Amino acid sequence: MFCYQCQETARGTGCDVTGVCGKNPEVANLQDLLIYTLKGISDVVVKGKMDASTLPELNHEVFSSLFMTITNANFDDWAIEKQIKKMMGLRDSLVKESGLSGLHDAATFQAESKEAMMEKAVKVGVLATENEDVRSLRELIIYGVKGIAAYGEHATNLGKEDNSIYAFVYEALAATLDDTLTADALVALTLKTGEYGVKVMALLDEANTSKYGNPEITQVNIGVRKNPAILISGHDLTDLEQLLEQTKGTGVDVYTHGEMLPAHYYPAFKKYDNFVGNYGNSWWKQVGEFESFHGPILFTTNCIVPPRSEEVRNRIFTTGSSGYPGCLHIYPDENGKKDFSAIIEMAKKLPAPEEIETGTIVGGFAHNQVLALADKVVDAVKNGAIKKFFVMAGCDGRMKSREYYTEFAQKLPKDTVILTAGCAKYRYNKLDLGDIGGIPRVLDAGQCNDSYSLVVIALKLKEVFGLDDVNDLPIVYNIGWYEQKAVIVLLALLYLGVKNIHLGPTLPGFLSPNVAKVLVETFGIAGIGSVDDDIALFMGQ
Ligand code: SF4
Ligand code: SF3
Repeated sequence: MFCYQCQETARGTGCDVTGVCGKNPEVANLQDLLIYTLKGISDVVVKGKMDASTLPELNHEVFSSLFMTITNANFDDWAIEKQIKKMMGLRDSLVKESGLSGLHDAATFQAESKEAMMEKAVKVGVLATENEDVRSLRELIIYGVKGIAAYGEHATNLGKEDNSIYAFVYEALAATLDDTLTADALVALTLKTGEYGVKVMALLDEANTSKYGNPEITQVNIGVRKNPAILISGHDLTDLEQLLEQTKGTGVDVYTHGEMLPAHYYPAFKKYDNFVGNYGNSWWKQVGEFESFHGPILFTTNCIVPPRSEEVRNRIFTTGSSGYPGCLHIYPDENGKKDFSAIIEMAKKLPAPEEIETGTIVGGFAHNQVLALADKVVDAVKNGAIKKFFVMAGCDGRMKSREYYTEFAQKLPKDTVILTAGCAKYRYNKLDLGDIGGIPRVLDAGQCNDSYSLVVIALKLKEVFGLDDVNDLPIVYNIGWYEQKAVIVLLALLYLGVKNIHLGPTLPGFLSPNVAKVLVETFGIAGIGSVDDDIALFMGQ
């Protein structure tokens, strides 16, 4: 195996024995083969000049395949093997239909048995591209595309699709097979990936808000009640909606975990009186927190941490693109309906959650809510009460070096405001950082995809202040990354012209020195330093 797609990759260079995330070589290799099959499919679509709007089943399966390979989404070798077979089948019919010949090996190889798959997989992984700069750019594009697919799948679940996004994903994946493309062409494609990142995040925002209303300022309970309960984790709001509908009146409570916390900000979910609050913290703390939760846990997406005990594993269920060996996976019926009764029945027999925290946290500062407060915010900037905004969106992770973000938030001058989204927020959303004239100093917009909201806010402020360049705003970007959705958020910001983004706690291991140099020189991307030095630097900017 060789995988270097996330921030915690071994030694900062690549997991080659087993994944730091817990992904074993078998799963890693199967994921590589799945990606290779998708590249083959893309080769056929692009060479056959096929119209993505005529390929709905293929579009959905390509997106869910990509999503399955995102860090901490799916550890189930059986599910990935099954998906490879499905994709090879779809690919072969497509090839037949197209009548094309001379296609790339990715579009024609055959591997029926698992043994044959493993044999093929080791030849087509990341390291198959020998030139390290080309490999770096290809992987940067692929990781961005994985992020697009994840957000796209959520939007699709809500009935919103944009065929141009599928078409781009085929174009991008096919390009990663093309040995004639120059590094410059790949850099241009990287920025185009960012353009489609903006598109897909806007689409998902529209899908979420048109169905569930605009997020609004909300106090979320972090304590517990005495009823048995289900914990729902991950990012998919349609799964949450179905779970709330099915638990209504059953005496079973529902709590959010990790990236599902922002669901509380949507008006549509407030009507469920068994929707109690948020339990626990960001993904990597789940090992201990799931023990004390006592009830069943439903993963709708990443981030799964391999459970330590059989007892906890028996309480974990997965759905959508997530999966874990030995955990029951809930499939939708042909109308997308999922039957969660097994989870509800299990919850009824288990004890209520143990309290690990009490009180509330505040959030719901997505674009609509912040723009409703725009006058207040603009006044605060004009009269000097707010000196600077710090966009600290992205992911959290288990590395000790991430303590930087807590300390950074604590040491920031009191006339600054943090704009956050994604699970990065758990590093500082429970600190008492106060407010500025009623505006909390940590404004949580929502999930990682709601970083889009932060962009909308920035663009609005640019307009209000009559500036030509978004970089002239008093906004600093100090972003924490971990998995591939953060990669698409970053590429989206670059596409929108945001400069001088600081990325931590370490720069991606998949950036070759030359590619990193391009990012530094063209976009002013930088890493992080010490908290004191960075604050001095940012406040002086
Ligand atoms: Fe390693 Fe990250 Fe890949 Fe897991 S996802 S194998 S931790 S690089
Ligand atoms: Fe977190 Fe896994 Fe990325 Fe959606 S839950 S932000 S890491």
